[in-house]
Amino acid sequence: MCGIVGAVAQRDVQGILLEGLHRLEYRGYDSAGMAILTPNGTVQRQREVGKVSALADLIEASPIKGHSGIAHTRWATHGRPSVLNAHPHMSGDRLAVVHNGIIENFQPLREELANEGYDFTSETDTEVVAHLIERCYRQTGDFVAAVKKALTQIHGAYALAVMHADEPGRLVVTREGSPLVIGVGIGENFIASDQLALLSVTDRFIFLEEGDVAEITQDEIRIWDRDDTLVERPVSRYEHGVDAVDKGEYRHFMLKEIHEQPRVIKATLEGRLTDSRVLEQALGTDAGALLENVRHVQIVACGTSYHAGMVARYWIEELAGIPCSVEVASEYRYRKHVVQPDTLFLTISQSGETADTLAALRMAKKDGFLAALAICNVPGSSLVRESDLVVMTQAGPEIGVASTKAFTTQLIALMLFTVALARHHGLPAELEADIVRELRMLPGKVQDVLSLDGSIETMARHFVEKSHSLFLGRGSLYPVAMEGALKLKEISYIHAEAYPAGELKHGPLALVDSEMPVITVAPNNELLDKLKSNLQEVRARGGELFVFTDQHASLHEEEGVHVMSLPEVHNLLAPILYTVPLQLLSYHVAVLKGTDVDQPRNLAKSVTVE
Ligand code: HGA
Repeated sequence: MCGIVGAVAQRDVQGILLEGLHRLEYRGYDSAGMAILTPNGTVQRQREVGKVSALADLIEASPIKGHSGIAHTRWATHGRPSVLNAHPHMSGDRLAVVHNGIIENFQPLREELANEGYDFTSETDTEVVAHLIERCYRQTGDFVAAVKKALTQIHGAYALAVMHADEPGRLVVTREGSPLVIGVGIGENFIASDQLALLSVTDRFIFLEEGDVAEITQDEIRIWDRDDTLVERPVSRYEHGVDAVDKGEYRHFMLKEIHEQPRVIKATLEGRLTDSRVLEQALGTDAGALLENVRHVQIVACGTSYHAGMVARYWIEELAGIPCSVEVASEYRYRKHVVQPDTLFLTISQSGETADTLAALRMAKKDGFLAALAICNVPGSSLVRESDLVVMTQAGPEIGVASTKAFTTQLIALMLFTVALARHHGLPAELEADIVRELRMLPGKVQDVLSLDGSIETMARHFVEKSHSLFLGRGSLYPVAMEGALKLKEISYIHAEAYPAGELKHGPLALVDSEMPVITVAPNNELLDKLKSNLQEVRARGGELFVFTDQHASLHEEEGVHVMSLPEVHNLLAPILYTVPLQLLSYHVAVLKGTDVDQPRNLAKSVTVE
């Protein structure tokens, strides 16, 4: 979603802000802008619709000099993408604000402020915040106090950064429901909605807590918590290395991230396995006592993470014999639900800032769950900080909007969790040892699948002219089919649906003809014979089949049937391995169709608004 960058420095900040915006591009946005306080005390603003490079062209034509500034990439929620709606928004010509999130009560505030004579030039909710802070500034004469006072009047989710021409060298920032980090420099400090934006200037970060307000100058960072107490927040170092945000030899971040999977799967396993066991301390020092008491698991997540949760349900019920429910967060959070005693609440999110998942977690904390466990890729994120137990994935920064390595490492983390849980509920030691052995072999097998890239690219050519597609799977491979369909629709814009293969004859078979490619994931497991019958049903209607299978499944290439053989893998781990060719297939279809692979239209990376 949209991004914020800000800087207060001894040097000119324009380049820092622009670089920060470029680094936030992966999040998805529709317009960009920046405001800088110039040495003669005026706020200069530039805004443009479209890519950051368009803003950069504007700025190159008329550069803005100055030592403090704020910048923004917008993903419109209130008002269409346009120059007038792009941030920063201003009150008069002295105060500028950038905002991520939504101000829910903006309408009455807008009417009130307009009646008082404040001039509105945009359709956004954000402009209300600018005028509100300016009004409070006039009342209090104190910049920080003005922001704090304005916050008491707004409801919603936000990260805000504010600058004022009368307060040179000062930014005031706050967060409530949207992420914001402070980058700590030497004689200069920064703010951003994501650490990645600031990696060219610092590797030291302070994560603001919900409700914090901070004042940033070149030499000082002062933070007040929700109760207005001055607090110290820890400074942490970014550990992934800067190259993680570079495409390197790859044409797209998505392809790079697909190819990183052997390494990041290995990293996610590292330090968490003995020869034959999963170390449950990986979940936290007190995890054992808690897992012993778990009687139900409720998983809540969105998008790709939801698919990971769907896979985990098969694992948890099979290995731990514990009932497990999975639900998308945007549904879960808005309905009444019955919490069974001793239920573990499990959330999954790449960014740890997914608005709906976070809201569901906060709601769950009041609902009498046994504890909350998060599977997450971003240390210090809200989800991590607010959960009792955490299993971090080690995917490193994921830049492509379509999630790839985050998904497979989520599955690894979920398998580690499942085994740790199941051990307290009767998992035989031999089966645990088998799983551990297979997990160790998995990075090598994923590497083997990656070597099929060329053949998958050839296969992708069959899809370029198609408008629809159907993905089929059974058992724990059904969520893999769902994830495959999601990847294809996200980046190639081909309509893709996933069905459990057994449902075919209950409706979707009506869609099957020669124009409907049918993709299926069919490892040699106990459901294979059933699946083969479903595939016959497709062939009988002239549907073209694309089958990912293994050599023991006896599925052979023939007219209208394309077969790709993957390495043999333990049934339990098949969902992880069989995800990889579907990622590559979507990637190649999108490249052949010429879409924007890393930043598909209308989508954003970490979905920090509802
Ligand atoms: N509501 C503001 C900011 C939108 C946002 O945070 N998007 O991710 C607007 O529409 O400008």
